[in-house]
Amino acid sequence: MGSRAHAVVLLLLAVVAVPSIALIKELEPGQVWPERGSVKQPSDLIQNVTDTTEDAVPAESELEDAPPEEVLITKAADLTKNDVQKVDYSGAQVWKVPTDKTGVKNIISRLRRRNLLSTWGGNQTYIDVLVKSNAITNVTRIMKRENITYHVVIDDLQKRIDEENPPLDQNELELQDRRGHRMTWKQYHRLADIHGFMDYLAKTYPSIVSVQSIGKSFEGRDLKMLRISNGKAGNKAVFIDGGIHAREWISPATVTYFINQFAENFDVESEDIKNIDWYFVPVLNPDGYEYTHMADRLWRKNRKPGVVGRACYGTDLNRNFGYRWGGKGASNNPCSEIYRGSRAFSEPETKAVSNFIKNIASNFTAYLTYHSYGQYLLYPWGYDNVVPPDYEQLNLVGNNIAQAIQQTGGSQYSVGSSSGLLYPAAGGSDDWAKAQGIKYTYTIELSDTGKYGFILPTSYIEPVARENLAGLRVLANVVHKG
Ligand code: 0X9
Ligand code: ZN
Repeated sequence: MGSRAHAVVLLLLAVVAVPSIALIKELEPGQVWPERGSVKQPSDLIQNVTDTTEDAVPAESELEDAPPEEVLITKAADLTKNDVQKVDYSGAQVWKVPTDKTGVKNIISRLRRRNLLSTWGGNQTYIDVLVKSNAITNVTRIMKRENITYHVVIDDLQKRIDEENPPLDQNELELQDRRGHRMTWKQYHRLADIHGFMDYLAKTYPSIVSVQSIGKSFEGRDLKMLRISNGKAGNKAVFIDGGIHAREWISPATVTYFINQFAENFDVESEDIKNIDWYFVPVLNPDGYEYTHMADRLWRKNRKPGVVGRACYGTDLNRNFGYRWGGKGASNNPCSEIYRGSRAFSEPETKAVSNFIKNIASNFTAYLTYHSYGQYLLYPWGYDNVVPPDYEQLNLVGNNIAQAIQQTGGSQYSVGSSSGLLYPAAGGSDDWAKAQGIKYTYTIELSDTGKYGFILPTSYIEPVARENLAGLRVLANVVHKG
């Protein structure tokens, strides 16, 4: 891997034309919500998990402070070529750093600003950081000097990436050809396989399944949405998306698993499932998703270029939604991993979701957005340490979902508000959906808890999707009966 690629490793770190019906109410922005009571309160950590002082404070001067343009970056069109130079993570490590000791968060933030490490995940008590190979000696020395404990979770990231998504064996390939689509839950698939699968279901089950594009990504890919409905008037509706963050591959895999289960078995499905109108967008960030397959496995954002004249690409779609946009835990620096975009809904992918949900005459009762990793069921608000008036219900339903997940597959999911359990981060899709009046709004951070992180082996796909299907059934019951 060349030094430029190393530099990249350092730096990168959601149509139905029906008029809107007043089923969706806007909550009052600026309203002061009640104290949260039993819900876990955040500590002082917060922004440091995905943030640095630089990222957290959206001062205009940040733009001047943006990292230099040492960068790449492989452009959209390059993905069609065979000679795309992939970002190489050989020797890069992932460390788990407990953050209970005073000062640790600040030191991590400083190291991040110096591009010596980037943040993977974390909560109130620890941060997972990615340390690139040529920074390991330096960062180790600093950690020793500062008396900061950590342990190495992944000692050669590229090796894990190479082993993550092996090709299907011959039997599977033959099966694929007979099935009429290429989708499996034994592998992480390219966008064409996912979209081909959605089209196949619409063609095979036209009385219940339809597919439409709710818009185009920045690079012109379809934002495909699949609807499953028995067509009964008065059904409640549930919107589910996946793949907002490009590198979280378990998310589109899980959402397509739900689609497959409901579409292929609709006649024998429960009354709850059959009497809900389901809207699925499994890959809300198709440009980023393809980019993770072709160029950089750890890309998070979309692929729209930042400020003209700068080499940094991508907006964090989960900082670009229009409720309390630009607040805590979002950056105005286009080079940041949590770049909020130039304005609320500046990105075609987020705008498409907003247009669709606002314009469709459906009674959306739940909005679920699947991410990874950490095993969390998160309800609003995400923008700050406050909760909506109905948080006790959200917490109760969340706990029931978590219980179903655990009883089915054994995985433990923590339930709480996203600002309380993780960190404040404004501009998330969940906050926007809740602010539209969609009652049961959750961000679900899928497996695992950090052993593999984003690079979750394919053997995890079926168990993770299966236990989460059990969780979704609990939600469906609440939505249908509630
Ligand atoms: O930071 C995020 O966007 C989500 N975590 S992830 O590791 N998948 O990136 C959590 C978002 C929670 N919701 C809000 N903060 N609104
Ligand atoms: Zn995510």
